[in-house]
Amino acid sequence: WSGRLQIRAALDGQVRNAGVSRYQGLSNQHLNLRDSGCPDRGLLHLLVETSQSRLQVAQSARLTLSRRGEPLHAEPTAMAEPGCCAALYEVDVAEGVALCVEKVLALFTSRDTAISECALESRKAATEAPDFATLADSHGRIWSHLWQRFDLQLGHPGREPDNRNERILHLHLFHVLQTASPNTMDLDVGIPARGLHGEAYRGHIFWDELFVFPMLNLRVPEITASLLRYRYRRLGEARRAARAAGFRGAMYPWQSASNGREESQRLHLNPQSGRWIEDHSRLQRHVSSAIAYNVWQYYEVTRDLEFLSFYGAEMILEIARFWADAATYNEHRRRYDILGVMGPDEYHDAYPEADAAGLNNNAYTNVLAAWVLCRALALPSLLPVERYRELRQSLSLEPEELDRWDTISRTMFLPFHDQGILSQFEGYERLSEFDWEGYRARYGDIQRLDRLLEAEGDSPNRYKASKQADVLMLFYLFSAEELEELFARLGYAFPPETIPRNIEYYLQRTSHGSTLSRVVHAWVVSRSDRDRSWELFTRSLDSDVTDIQGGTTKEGIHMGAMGGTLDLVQRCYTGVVTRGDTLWFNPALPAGLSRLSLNLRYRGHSLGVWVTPDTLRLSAAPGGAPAIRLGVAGQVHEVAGGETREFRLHRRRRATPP
Ligand code: IFM
Repeated sequence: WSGRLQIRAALDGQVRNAGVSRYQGLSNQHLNLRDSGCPDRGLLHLLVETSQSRLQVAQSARLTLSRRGEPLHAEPTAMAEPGCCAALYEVDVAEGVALCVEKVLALFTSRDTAISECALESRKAATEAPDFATLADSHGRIWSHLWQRFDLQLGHPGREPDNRNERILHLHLFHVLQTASPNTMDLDVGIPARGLHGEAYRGHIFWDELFVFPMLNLRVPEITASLLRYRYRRLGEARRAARAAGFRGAMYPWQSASNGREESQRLHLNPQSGRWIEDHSRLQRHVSSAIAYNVWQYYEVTRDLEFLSFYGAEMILEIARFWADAATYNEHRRRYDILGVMGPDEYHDAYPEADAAGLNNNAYTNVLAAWVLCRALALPSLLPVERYRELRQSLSLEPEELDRWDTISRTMFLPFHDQGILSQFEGYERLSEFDWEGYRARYGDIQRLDRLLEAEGDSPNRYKASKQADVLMLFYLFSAEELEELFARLGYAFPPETIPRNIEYYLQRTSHGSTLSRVVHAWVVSRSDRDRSWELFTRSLDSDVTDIQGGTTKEGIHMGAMGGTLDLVQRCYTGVVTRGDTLWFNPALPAGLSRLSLNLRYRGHSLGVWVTPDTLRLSAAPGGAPAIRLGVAGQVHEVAGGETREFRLHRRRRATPP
């Protein structure tokens, strides 16, 4: 075709958040137009401001036209459109002769660092930017650098080159890195539950980083440090929340956004019944412990004492103080209780027939609280004396308070039933068994049992039915040895043999209504039932690519499941544990894997890891960092840069990592 072609180029300042149909009735326009220029010295400009927080976002776009590599001059006409700046180009085109239209855009916000004013910076950048080919080239180079650091490769027995799982993991990696990467290190950002890819939960931040940080820790730990500083900056707000609830210390919010205050909804819609339901999820106080756990994990991997001194320790101390204040002494059992909370399982928020929300002595919450207190008590032996003194003085920490922490860390109450089953919360054993078969037969997909039951006028609070791992989170976060130590300190016998019984018990009573659930279950059965682990892992891989929750992926990807599946390959199936200045390996490939390889970063070393069912090969790239300690089958080996070690693996493996 030959003729006159019109090209309309625009910058749209009227973008609405309309991606989640459930939110259609809520306010969805958050931008006010401040300035637009159409076109000015070859550029389109748009400056908008967010309506409440008044952040400015500036965009400038440069449009160039060319034919056969020669620039084509066309004078654009400005188009007046509300909230938008647009330009119309008219060009004569001839059949068979390609017209190349290139739009290069620069975006700055008023929160960017090292800028003067964001509109000015965006104009400058769009004017000076090289052409598309050069930009694409540098973009590709940066991705290839990221890929070298983060890549992992899988082999499948007898099915090579079927690499579907590997491709999905690569997709997960891509999404994780879109959200957190060296590009975000200087920004004040955290890990939103749905990444930056959809509008569900309105970008809020929950505890999901717990599933993403471990993978980042062993690849580019600087990213985790910057994400933890995001939490540190919101410590003041967490202190305020604790104070408002009548406690000392820091109580981090279940859902938060820009300034770190609690943003959890008070009502949520059950699309199944069309009813608005009271939402008590803010009672998931365990989120604070997850932050302390993340600080500790980062420290274990990096030994970054400066970070611990200046940021991490204060968070741990304040969270410990909160738990010690929230715990109440129970005269009758002579132990401490934590009352009126919710665990990670969101199906249970109250006792059946109770007027008030909240459950008592959620086992996961209580164990984590005791663990945080232990970590806080260990800080004096780690921090430089003067830094600990500064912290003690600025937080007014008195010896009596520390004594109380010690006591609580030894006498926190844990509920049990059925000889050795750790109860999800006190009174769990009195709930009714749920008719899993009947409901599956009636509804097919019962992942969102809470919605089905509410629509029937019933409630999951009445049943031994969980949405996601709760007690089992303990076996996900801690090794059997760590748990044994913790339980012994608390004065409870919890021999490792009881772990498989607990796993089986709760696995049978879980609907996996959260995409986080299968990640945790795949992990906890990885040593005892390799087929099941593989099945749960591959189902987790499907979370977003096949949208297993039937419509949630279009509202945003599930960041925790994506990070968690990557971490299953990285740490669980390799048996990687960072403890006692040693990086331990105890590989146990699941049924569906014949080989895996990945690169880890540990204490200044880049470490190539290759695993087959019989062999583990570890290769430290040349570099100047001091030798590291690598542990395999109970033996510790000093390895320096440039060295490779190979180990024969015995097919019958120990039940737990060393
Ligand atoms: O944080 C999770 C929670 O555990 C289950 N519901 C969704 C939240 C956000 O991903």
